[in-house]
Amino acid sequence: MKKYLYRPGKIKSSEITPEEVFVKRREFLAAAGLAIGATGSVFPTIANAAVPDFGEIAKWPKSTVEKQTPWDQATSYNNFYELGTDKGDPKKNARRLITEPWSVEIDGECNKPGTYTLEDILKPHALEERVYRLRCVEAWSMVIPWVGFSLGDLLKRFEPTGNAKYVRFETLLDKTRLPGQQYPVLKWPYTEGLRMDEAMHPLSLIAVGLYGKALPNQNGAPLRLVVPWKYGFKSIKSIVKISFVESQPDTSWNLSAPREYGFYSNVNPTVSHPRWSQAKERRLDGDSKGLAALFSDKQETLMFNGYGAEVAALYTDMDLSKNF
Ligand SMILES: Nc1nc2c(c(=O)[nH]1)N[C@H]1C(S)=C(S)[C@@H](COP(=O)(O)O)O[C@H]1N2
Ligand SMILES: [Mo]
Repeated sequence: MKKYLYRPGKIKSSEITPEEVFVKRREFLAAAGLAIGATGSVFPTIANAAVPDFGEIAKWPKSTVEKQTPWDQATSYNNFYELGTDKGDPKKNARRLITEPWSVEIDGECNKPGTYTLEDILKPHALEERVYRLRCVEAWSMVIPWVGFSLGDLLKRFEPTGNAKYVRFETLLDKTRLPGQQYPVLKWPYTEGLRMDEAMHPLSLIAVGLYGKALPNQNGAPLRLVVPWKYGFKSIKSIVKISFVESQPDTSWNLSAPREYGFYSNVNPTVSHPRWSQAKERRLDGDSKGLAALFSDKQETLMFNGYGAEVAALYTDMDLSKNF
């Protein structure tokens, strides 16, 4: 198994990131020349022509009413390793990711493969605002009003065949637009996957915005996945390829550390990460931020991130401690 230079959550005791990681991150930044002068704009891609006006958006009736993670925090505390490994890097480096033009390649076990422009992809779908919890494997969580539509509605359009058992997703591969890809932090391009029934589940979302605005680059413009009952890393950003496949696809995190990051990665407070418990989480709600927040109060993590009533039936025959 190939080993990569950096893994998040090199966390000694429960959730405090050790010095070692900060040093590695600093080296990474210095090597990439990313830390200097790259303030970036708060909202670099709002002018994306293919993204419809979000004026009239239906509100999803099942949205959580918990306190939302404020815009500033949701767009400045990010994991997007292709734009740097510190939480603040993706925003700083966001302008490097040029998202126009953008297209998505559809291939594999389906009747309508091809290269679709972003406009082709989005046009038929009515957008909806859905407020979801998203729980990161690093034990923090957010509540975000996403703008998007069901992934299943998109996938159906390509007429998957009976051989399509899984769906594989791929992020843009481009060392200029995603400069973090100059370093072997993970196996690039970032890839993720879902079992077909997970992908078709009505909660699985293609997000194109948050807070009524087009996705900022640091949040995965122009389109990304949001799978709210799974750890955040399953919610792959800046997707350029979707493949219908017969067997379980490789994923970047699983390749990087298979004992730590399983294919399923359902949020599960009873199954610890090998290096820390997953029983509790720190909610990013604007009251605290960054390092200070490491010491703020924790709340209980819910099975399937609180979406068990909807998704538990997908896993009835599985041992979730083995299929983590
Ligand atoms: N391509 C890509 N997608 C990614 C990541 C990444 O590094 N690269 N990080 C993942 C992780 S670990 C999390 S927690 C979420 C964070 O999404 P957010 O920054 O919009 O909150 O994005 C996920 N999608
Ligand atoms: Mo994450």
